[in-house]
Amino acid sequence: RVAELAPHGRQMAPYACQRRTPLLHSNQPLTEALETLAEEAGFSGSEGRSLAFTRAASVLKALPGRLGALEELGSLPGIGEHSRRVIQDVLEDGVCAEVERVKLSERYRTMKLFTKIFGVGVRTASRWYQEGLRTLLDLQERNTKLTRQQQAGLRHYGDLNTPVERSEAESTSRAVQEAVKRFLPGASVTLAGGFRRGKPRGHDVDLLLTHPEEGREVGLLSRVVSWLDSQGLILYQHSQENSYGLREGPEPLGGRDVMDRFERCFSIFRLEAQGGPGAPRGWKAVRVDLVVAPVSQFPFALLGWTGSRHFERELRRFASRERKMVLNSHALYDTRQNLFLPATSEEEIFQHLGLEYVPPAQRNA
Ligand code: 8DG
Ligand code: MN
Ligand code: MN
Repeated sequence: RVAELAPHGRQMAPYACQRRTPLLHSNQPLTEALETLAEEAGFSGSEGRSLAFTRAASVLKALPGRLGALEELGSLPGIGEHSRRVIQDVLEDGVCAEVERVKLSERYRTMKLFTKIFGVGVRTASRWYQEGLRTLLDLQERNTKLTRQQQAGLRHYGDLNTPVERSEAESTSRAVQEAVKRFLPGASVTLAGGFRRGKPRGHDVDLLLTHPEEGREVGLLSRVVSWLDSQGLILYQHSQENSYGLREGPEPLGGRDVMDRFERCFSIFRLEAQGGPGAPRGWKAVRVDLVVAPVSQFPFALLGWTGSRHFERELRRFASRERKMVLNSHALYDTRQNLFLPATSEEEIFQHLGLEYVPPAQRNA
């Protein structure tokens, strides 16, 4: 049985970035249960506990087949006592009572409802919950103070929580590509995020812009966004300027967080419906992230924006703990040699890290 779990006689590697994790796997009921607890722990501000459940789920996603018995867990890394109990319950009864309780709890359900609003994080949702708010109607009726972003999120709540289909992501990408061509021929638009990992649908469209000549990309984004806006394609947007390189030396950029310093635009597009004549309405609101990277940073940006979030977190943890390197979406820095390690492709970044290359479709950790 152990041989079955560890193909080629190898033990499962401890870091998710050392494993291949396909989109579809055989342990869905187990990972769903663990990820519910991870989410719930996140809602309570217990980041460490959340990460432990996420790690356990991620290990199961990398198994080549269904976990049949609890004994098989012995050879797997990173599965704690609590996760083990959850797995046991699901294996024996098909469900875990603790998970079912969480899913039914008022707090979990309300937190989920609120954090699904664009612009609402755990802190805000938690405050609203404490103030006694429970529904979207409560937010409106009690005149809760909302940012412009949250107002847009509430206005388009239904659409933004309807999965974006791949065809919609592709037509969004084409619209951006056409706008980019108007202002900077030769610039490229790359679909990153979950779609690049092969997901058939997602919660948004992540697009990376660059130009083969360093520096030419400066100023592109605001022109593209203004033009799309003038065409009536943009329902909401807020942009952020590039703030990388303003300080000397490498920055871990907040450690566990994925936020970077590229020029970017968080937006909601008004996408013409592809449903044809029978469609109930002519358009759909779709969340789009536009990010601009200078070409020298592009491979790092692409790697960073392809995800999954857990895969990224593990890459950075591996880099720092095992290689004494700092990896972010801008660069890779070797603290032993005190130098930046440049790369022209994702493959080169894996090489610098001494990792076997993991293609995007296998980064669904
Ligand atoms: P989904 O949209 O299909 O639900 O999944 P996803 O595409 O994997 O998730 P995402 O929330 O769109 O994030 C895509 C990747 O972008 C993820 O690995 C994190 C990464 N990312 C960065 N920097 C930043 C940042 O500043 N903000 C956000 N939201 N994501 C970032 O590298
Ligand atoms: Mn995405
Ligand atoms: Mn995104």
